[in-house]
Amino acid sequence: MRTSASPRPVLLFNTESDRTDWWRDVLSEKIPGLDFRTMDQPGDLAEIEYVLAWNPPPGYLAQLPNLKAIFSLGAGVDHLFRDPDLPRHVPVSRVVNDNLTLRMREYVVQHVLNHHRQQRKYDAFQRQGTWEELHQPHAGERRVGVMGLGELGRDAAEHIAHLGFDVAGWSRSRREIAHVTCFAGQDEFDAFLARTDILVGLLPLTADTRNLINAETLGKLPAGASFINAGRGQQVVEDDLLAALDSGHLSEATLDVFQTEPLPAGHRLWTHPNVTVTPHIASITDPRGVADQVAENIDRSRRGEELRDLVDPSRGY
Ligand code: NDP
Ligand code: OXD
Repeated sequence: MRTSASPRPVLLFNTESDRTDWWRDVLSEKIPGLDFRTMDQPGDLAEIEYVLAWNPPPGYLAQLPNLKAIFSLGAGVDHLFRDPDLPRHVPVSRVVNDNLTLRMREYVVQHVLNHHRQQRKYDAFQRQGTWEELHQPHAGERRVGVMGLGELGRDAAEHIAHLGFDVAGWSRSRREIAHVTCFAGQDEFDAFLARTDILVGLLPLTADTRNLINAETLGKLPAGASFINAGRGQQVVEDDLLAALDSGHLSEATLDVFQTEPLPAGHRLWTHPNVTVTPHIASITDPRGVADQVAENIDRSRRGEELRDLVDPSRGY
């Protein structure tokens, strides 16, 4: 077993994307001497000090005896914590950067505006050759509610508020955000839902948020409300969501994340007329955004300092 750090930091990269070369190039530019390894050629497992991972096979990380830090390839870490053998003594950091936040802002603003301006109905009118004007409230008359007021949710809520929407947010602990009415905790969830016309999901997946969006919670939204989810698919009981859409209680949904990804062929969400499906692209992790963070964390680790953007394993996010 090695006891001292090798002169070259050894990082194992685990991804489901086909962009490994891009990652290798960008990271190698930022991290001098980086020994970049991949899952198909990891070399001696005892040499691996750092892992940059999306969804490693359960039990794999426990086989790395000299692992010093795990860097999540996403802002979320549920894919790591679902491994029962995740080495608990190794710190886990997650992606936090302006690149990721900006991309999520774009996605949320795009779809809030689409819902608000009833774009789905105008698209259907166009297909039918129908020239019809719908009643259109202005943004100040539309109540948007953002679940999750962390790095991504806070930014999205602020930018929607800048557009003039009546914005509220919901988080575990109390937040204070200018021009956003903040609700906190389970006790205030119902009141938050009751005042929300467009619900936006930007929550991490934890035991508390799994299946949070179900028949009961959807029923607390005003009739005709809509839903945009870019958090995690496992937060939604998809049959309940479909039932709410079928009954018209929910007017539409835009979903980037699903219980099972890729969304299985033949799933009703693919073809429901009031659903927009995107393939988990709301905010992709861009190596140009992550490289500085990984470089800094490797430096910190090698100096024996605490890493930045650490996950609290007791909270699960
Ligand atoms: P953060 O950890 O910064 O923020 C999480 C927020 O959720 C916090 O405000 C937190 O409350 C709140 N929260 C957590 N648990 C609860 C709960 N039980 N009840 C109420 N609020 C809760 O995460 P990010 O903003 O960086 O990312 C959020 C999620 O977005 C990620 O975990 C990931 O799942 C998803 N994501 C999706 C992407 C996509 O492309 N679709 C891309 C990137 C991320 P508090 O403020 O009190 O801590
Ligand atoms: C993430 C994601 O967590 O891409 O960053 O979903």
